[in-house]
Amino acid sequence: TKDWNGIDHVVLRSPQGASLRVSMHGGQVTSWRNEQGEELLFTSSKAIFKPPKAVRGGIPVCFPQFGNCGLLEQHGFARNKIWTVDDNPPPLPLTDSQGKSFIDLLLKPIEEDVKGWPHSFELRLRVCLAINGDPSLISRVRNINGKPFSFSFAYHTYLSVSDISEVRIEGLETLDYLDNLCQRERFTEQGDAITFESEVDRIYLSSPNVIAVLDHERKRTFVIRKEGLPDVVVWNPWEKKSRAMVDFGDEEYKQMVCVNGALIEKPITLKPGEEWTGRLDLSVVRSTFCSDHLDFQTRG
Ligand code: TA6
Repeated sequence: TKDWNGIDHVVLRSPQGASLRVSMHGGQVTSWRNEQGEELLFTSSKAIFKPPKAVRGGIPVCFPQFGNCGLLEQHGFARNKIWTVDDNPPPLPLTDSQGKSFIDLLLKPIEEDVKGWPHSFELRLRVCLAINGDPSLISRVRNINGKPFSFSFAYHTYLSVSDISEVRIEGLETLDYLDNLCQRERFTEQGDAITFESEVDRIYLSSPNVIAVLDHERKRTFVIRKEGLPDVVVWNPWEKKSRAMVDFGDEEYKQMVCVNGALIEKPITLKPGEEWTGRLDLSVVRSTFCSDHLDFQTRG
């Protein structure tokens, strides 16, 4: 086993030069670069790198709570804790590691957590970078031997886009959503795709496992695949909320969109020995937008 003490982040690289940077603080992916070295995740230029606050950007892990609705701090404590490298992970299906470079991180409860959330859990996160440069994040929550507990979860994914007003999201048409801007009141999406003209903060429910985020200007589409994550949070703070965030530039809302694979509406309850897995796979494809409706179902 390697001596991982004092390591504060790990960089995974693919043979063609793509990379993922994972911070031990929060188990947070803080960078995803393609083979041309282009950064595909958004990080605010005003981000505060000061534990325990999570860095504004990348992919913070929200666990065991999403939002501000429970006993814990907003989005739970996992993103604010120092994780360890798990150099003795229980076996995962080979497909999760075949030919990939990956790192296994582990978060276990420490004293102060027990007060706020007294449960016997282990949260394992395997971050993989495939040979083709596509990242996968596989989280496993296990109830070790305590009383049953329930939790919510989200990969708070900040995607870098060229211009939010040129972005459309496909795959969420006709779904019900909870609108965070109206006390999580329930609505039904009418649009043929989601576009952005003002602040959006919605939790789409029972969503398909493939979502496409089209960046028109850069002629590329993020394809988000997920398993065990029935909901999708879509967030852009727009101008007013951006100005209210100290770790967010006033105009930066134009260069980002959060599309978060999540488990929110129906929290999972684990009995002792039970385990839940939540998996996120990201990729980027060139898209020429020749067709109005991007038929990403064919992406399989
Ligand atoms: O993802 C949507 C959201 O719940 C927004 O309401 C906003 O609060 C965002 O998360 C960021 O939360 P944070 O605690 O990281 O500032």
